[in-house]
Amino acid sequence: MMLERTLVLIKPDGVERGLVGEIISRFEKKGFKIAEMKMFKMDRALAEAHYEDHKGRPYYEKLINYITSGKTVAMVLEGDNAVEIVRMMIGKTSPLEALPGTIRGDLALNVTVNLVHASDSQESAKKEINRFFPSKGE
Ligand code: 3AN
Repeated sequence: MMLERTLVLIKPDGVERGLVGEIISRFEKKGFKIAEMKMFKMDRALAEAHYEDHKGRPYYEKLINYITSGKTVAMVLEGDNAVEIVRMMIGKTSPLEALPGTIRGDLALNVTVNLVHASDSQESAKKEINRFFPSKGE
């Protein structure tokens, strides 16, 4: 067991659909502690930094437009093996692979508009926590 921190975003469709409570509740019930949290509208520069690995992909513009289209909730979750367990709880990117019981499997049907983001490794978690909570990172 390793105490870890990971970055989770509830994307604009989650806020718009009124699923913030539902999503946070799942993480709290699992046992994660909310170490940091804020709601804000992502600007283009931050969105481009967050999705830098996707630049040039056919869905890139759609992805940037979507993530900047409304308010996002960002939070840092803390708990044992947070990175891997939170990724398991959000479910796979493809709607055909996101299993029932996961956030995407239960609540989302689209590959781009898919409610949540969570860091995919400890290295990205560090980077993303610093990006969204600049004063709170390492
Ligand atoms: P995840 O969010 O599951 O970590 P990534 O990091 O591969 O997935 O992709 C980031 C975001 O880019 C996804 N959440 C999704 O919104 C979008 N995306 C990824 N792959 C595709 C794709 N093939 N078609 C459309 N959008 C995609």
